[in-house]
Amino acid sequence: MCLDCGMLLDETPLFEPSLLKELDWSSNSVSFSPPISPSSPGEGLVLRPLCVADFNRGFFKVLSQLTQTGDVTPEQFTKKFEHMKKTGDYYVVVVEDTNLRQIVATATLITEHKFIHSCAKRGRVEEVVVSDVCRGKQLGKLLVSTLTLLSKKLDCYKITLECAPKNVAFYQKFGYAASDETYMQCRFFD
Ligand code: 16G
Repeated sequence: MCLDCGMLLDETPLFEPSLLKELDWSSNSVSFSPPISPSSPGEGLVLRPLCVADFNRGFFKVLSQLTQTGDVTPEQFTKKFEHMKKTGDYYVVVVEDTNLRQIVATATLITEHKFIHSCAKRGRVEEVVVSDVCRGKQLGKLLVSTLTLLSKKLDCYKITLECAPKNVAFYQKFGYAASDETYMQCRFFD
């Protein structure tokens, strides 16, 4: 943040980066071989909060491997980023290949505020994507472990996600289980 003008600088993180470093990694329910962690995600890789400059580091190229992204302009991206930052409830993390200066993976935790459960928060995991050029480096596992631990640290009473049937076994490793409730949607456009 520019202290003089209050404007976001390109490298301003979406949320406090120390939150990722302070996670209790030893309480993780999955194991990594070779061992990696949020502070050591692998050779030439960095795991950190999203920043505006990631627009030019292929952030959308990665997202487009999950679903349609639309043609987002830098202005639209910055406006959405600012909104997310202001609410304080969006934790978009990215893995950057520091040699290529490209984003190779991303995932998002959103905290939703409730009146129920003593005014609790619910966590939602969204947009978990690892670029096809970076598969086999345990990055999906790293991202989901990181956000699941982060939701606990942020005092969420539960954390949920929607996924394709073929990914159910992957998410079960982290303690996610199919619920009795059915996911429903009303789609207005794609
Ligand atoms: C998957 C994603 C969800 C994303 C959706 C996009 C995870 C765990 N789930 O369900 O976050 O919003 O795909 O699909 O990454 P859509 O474009 O059909 O809404």
